[in-house]
Amino acid sequence: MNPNKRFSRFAALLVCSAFIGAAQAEDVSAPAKLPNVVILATGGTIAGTGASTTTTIGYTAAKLGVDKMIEGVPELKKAANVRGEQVAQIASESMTNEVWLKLAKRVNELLAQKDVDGVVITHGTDTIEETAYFLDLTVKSKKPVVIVGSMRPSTAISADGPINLYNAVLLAGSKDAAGKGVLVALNDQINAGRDVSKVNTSTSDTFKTPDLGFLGYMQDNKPHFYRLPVRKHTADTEFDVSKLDKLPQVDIVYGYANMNRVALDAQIAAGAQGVVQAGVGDGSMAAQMLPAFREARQKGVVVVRSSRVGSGIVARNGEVNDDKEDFVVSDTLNAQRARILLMLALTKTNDSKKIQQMFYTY
Ligand code: DAS
Repeated sequence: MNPNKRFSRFAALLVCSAFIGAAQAEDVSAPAKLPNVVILATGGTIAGTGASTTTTIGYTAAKLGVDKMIEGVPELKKAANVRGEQVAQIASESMTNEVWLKLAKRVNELLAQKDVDGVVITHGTDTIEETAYFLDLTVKSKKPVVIVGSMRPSTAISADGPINLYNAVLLAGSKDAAGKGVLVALNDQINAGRDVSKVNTSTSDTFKTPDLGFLGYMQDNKPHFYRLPVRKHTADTEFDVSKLDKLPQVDIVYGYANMNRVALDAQIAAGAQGVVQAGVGDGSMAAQMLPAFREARQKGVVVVRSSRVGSGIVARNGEVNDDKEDFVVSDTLNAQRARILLMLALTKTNDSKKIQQMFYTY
């Protein structure tokens, strides 16, 4: 090759590598690009206000709007580019299927957008575990969805809402949180939406995952994960709520010594398509209740045996012959979560064998 040509090719290479080097240097000096996180507010104590700074019960939940909550934590700007939307403004004991459907549809719309990296949902603590599981089964994305609440109102001394919201936004903006299902983050701990429960009426460490444990910690402005959920969730779900504007009626019958069939009969008469028993022990069914559940099943109502106990497996054919009665068992889902899976299952089938498989899948 002509020496002049070789030189000019070498010179061109030098110039290109100089540009690449400068660009990389620029990247190194440029501030890290912040993730885009949308906060969907639904109410709860995290948006609550009390009469005084020492009012930690007897306050009013669902008072502050989402923009006020964001203004109250200026540090959020260091964690992500955040913007807020008010989906509802309720104390979560009043959560409804309609709000769930609206929330799931909005989360899916947002996460389908390239410029949204994660979603935070601010929520009352009373039914966080139910909303978390409903979204675990209906969000069609691997992007992080983090649900957060607080146990003290924003006006209280040592309010836990601001730090919980800050951590939730960091988590929702973190690539490490992707693909792990819906997460519930309070009190510096990261719980799986499928397994977490509120176990204390009022303390700030109330969210626990009995036996199975939480997934990791929020510490030093970032998540630290140590476990992963193994059941199907979010992007792998078979449930699609995009065209649903209501959910099948499913109710829960609480089990206790000397119980009677009045509540169950009333639920069936009112049109329940499914019923979950929060039974004693491993979902045991009192002798006087078996005929009532059997009649319900014969009317086409899907019966799920769950437990009031709070942890452990409810397995088939324990103290009830589920094969003979054609009942479904909830595996490790407590009654309130079994109700959610059964509602979604009934949007697809009322075949008890297919529904049982869903309880072993999600
Ligand atoms: N009533 C409770 C709720 O809205 C308050 C709270 O703890 O968030 O769930």
